[in-house]
Amino acid sequence: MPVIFARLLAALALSVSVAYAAPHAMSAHHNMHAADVYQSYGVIKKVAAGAVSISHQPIPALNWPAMTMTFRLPAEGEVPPLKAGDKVDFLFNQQADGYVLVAIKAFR
Ligand SMILES: [Cu+2]
Repeated sequence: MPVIFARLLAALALSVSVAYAAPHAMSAHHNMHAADVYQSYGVIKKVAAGAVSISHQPIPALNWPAMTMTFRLPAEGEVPPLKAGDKVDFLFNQQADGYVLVAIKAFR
């Protein structure tokens, strides 16, 4: 099991990208809330295939208190390797079925 999990993470790191996406580029693919990109800081709690759980700071723009929640990784692109405990600065948007990261950067 640990071997399979490690392979999944490696595949994830190689195949999923979180480049800083311009709102214009995003709007070409998403109709809903294309321009609504929010920023926050937090700590990675868990990394799973296609998603990360982040304990984030309050987000005034959304009237959110600090909380731990799951963000999906984008379907395309390249994501830096992330692990539990990493402090991150991230951007996300809200889609019909959840919250999706637009960019994420770890402070090592
Ligand atoms: Cu939250």
